Amino acid sequence: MHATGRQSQELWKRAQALIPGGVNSPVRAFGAVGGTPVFVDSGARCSVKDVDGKQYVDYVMSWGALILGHAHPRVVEAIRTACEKGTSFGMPTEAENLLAQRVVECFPGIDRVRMVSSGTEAVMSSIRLARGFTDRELVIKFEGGYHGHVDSLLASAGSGVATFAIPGTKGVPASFTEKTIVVPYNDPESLTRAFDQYGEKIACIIVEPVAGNMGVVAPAAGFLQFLRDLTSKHGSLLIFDEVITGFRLGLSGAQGLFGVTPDLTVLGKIMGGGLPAAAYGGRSDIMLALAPTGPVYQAGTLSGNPLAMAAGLAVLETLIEDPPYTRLGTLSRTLGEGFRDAAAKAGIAIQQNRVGSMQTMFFTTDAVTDYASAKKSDTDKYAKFFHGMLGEGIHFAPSQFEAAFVSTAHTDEVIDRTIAAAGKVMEAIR
Ligand code: KE4
Repeated sequence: MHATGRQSQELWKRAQALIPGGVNSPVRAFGAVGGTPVFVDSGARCSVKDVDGKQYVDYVMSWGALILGHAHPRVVEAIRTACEKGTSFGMPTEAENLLAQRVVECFPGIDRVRMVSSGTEAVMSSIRLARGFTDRELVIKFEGGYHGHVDSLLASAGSGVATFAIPGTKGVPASFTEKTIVVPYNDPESLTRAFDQYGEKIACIIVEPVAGNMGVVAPAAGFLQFLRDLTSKHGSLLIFDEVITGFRLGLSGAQGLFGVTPDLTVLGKIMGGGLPAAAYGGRSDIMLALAPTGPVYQAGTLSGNPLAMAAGLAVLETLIEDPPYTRLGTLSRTLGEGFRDAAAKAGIAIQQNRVGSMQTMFFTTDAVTDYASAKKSDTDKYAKFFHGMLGEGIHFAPSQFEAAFVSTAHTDEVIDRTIAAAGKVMEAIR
């Protein structure tokens, strides 16, 4: 297990006394891989430097948000300029129009968009909007799908397939998940059963169009179109949670890549340029049901914050001017092929799931097509790989069930170095 430096250890001790688990988001605590986290001092391009001065090539990239890498000059300059004009007004600014315009231009499923401050807030609001617009209460989500810490979606599958969910965490009353149905991802039969039984009461399906939170799992061929047809047939709404895939898989996210247009889209991460901003948008008739034009309430003090708008706009304009997706896909493919060869050479069974520049290497023998198959992974082996790579100065996600992201700041040299390190580590953990 990689031992972090003295400064990180000191800060870790202090953090534990001040912040629950020492972190402001659980996954950062290394609970899934053991050991203690490095404390970051700074980031530049594709690397971060910890408080002890050690450099790490970064494949977390703020959980996918930093598609242009750390401290991109155009983003830094945009934030600096905006900051000098004030940090928040609670009054409309042109920056909100400009970012909204870019989002509407890029996403086929978005005619109007509402800015909020986190993916969780965007998801929570989109669910409320779907229920308010359809006057229905039931929501369908997929096992292994993560949409932020929304009470009604922190739910585990009920006793039987397509039955009502039970709370997935303490603190969520059973009544909050009784209107949620959890079905397996890539399982049309379960969905058909749910709609046969409750179709006219289902407000929406919310789906990660490419799952990132069970590790990367692609939709089976035709699955997204199946969701589109099924929801249209029953008058339910289709919500694509594109917090990860939005601007990651292309300028139009997964809906552009797969050619399936949802009724509502949730965005976050990349569109905030690394600052707290997210959004939900969709068909005008649905979005106009939101206050102040309609009866569904939602609000936020820092929604559309000018610094976050400036950062997001700088990122989106950079992506629009010169879409990097072919390059990002090539870098990711090379990385995946290198891992495949390293694992084969060490005789370690892995399954690799990659869509564009998001990928997961599962330490398992069987194909990973849903949460049940993802969970068969050898998480101990992943932990050993994670720490081995950390020792080589390469920081992957501290969980098997997350994605690895490259950015435009990752170079061929860095990818080659990562592959070489993986070869060494795979030998060591075989
Ligand atoms: P936030 O509330 O964390 O901004 O977004 C929630 C969210 C919504 N939808 C999807 C598809 C997401 O992946 C997320 C958050 N992603 C996790 C990591 N996979 C964020 C990392 C964390 O929780 O610290």
